[in-house]
Amino acid sequence: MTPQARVVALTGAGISAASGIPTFRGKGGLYKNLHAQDLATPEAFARDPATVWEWYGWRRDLVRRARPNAAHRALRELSELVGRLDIITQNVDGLHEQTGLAGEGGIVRLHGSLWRMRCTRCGREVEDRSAGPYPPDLPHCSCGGLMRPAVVWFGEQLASEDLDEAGALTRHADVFLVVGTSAVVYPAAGFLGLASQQGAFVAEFNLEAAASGPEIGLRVTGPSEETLPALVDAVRKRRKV
Ligand code: BJW
Ligand code: ZN
Repeated sequence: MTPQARVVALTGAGISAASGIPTFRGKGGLYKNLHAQDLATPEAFARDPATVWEWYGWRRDLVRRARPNAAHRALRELSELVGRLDIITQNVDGLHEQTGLAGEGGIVRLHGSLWRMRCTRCGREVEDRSAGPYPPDLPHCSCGGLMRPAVVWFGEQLASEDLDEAGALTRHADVFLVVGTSAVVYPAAGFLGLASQQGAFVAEFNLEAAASGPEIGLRVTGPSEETLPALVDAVRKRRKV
């Protein structure tokens, strides 16, 4: 990596696993036998808002107690070593924001925030860090409408400014790190191909080979809380030569 390299990291639930936050798919990914596809949809919320809010209440409790792990910290350290590092995250837990980034890099949150909610009637969006528990009392807006988590569910559009920003970052990346994501959920998964088409070197950091296709230039298999710090060490050593 040259000092001017632009590094972009696309992250998913796996980067927060070591902070005690379960991933969506695979081991521990079920909530009361329900899959993400059964809960993270507007239809599920319309049918049974109490169960969906219960899931979010449970996750809020876990995230409230969670701290960034060595993988989040490694991305921060890498941002100090390279010219510019930006993060495109699918996570709603806010752990990247806690470590922050050095320099001009930013964090694009594609799927919203666990700590915001939006009125289903008037669209008002507010920050909400309350403990709940939900149910029995579901949160309501001052207009009387039912509040929902301000996140992006299946079948919903991502915010166009987030998509545009993530697209621009991806197109300008020299190195594109894909960390802890199964890379099956679009449009996030499409950024790998875009990065590669635009000439970036794409490296996957995952417990297993997740993303498929010729766009993956390097696979680093293992927990990202170990492999990303090892990458930072390697970059640091090279710099000292
Ligand atoms: C470790 C580890 C460790 C574990 N170290 N690794 C094109 C083709 C096909 C379908 C579509 C398409 N375009 C759109 C769609 C439909 C749909 C979609 O993609 N469906 C697929 C499932 C097929 N997409 C959408 O609906 C999106 N909207 C959209 O595109 O609008 C336009 C449109 C609509 C309808 C039709 C067509 C166009 C919206 C997607 C929103 C996803 N929302 C959720 C919930 C967010 C809120 C919340 O968190 O509550 O986002 S679902 C869930 O999946 C969450 C995640 O961000 C997302 C991705 O999951 P992620 O992060 O990859 O986690 P996992 O669990 O899947 O993987 C963890 C990985 O970590 C694993 O690989 C492990 O091995 C690894 N790991 N420990 C390193 N220690
Ligand atoms: Zn309202």
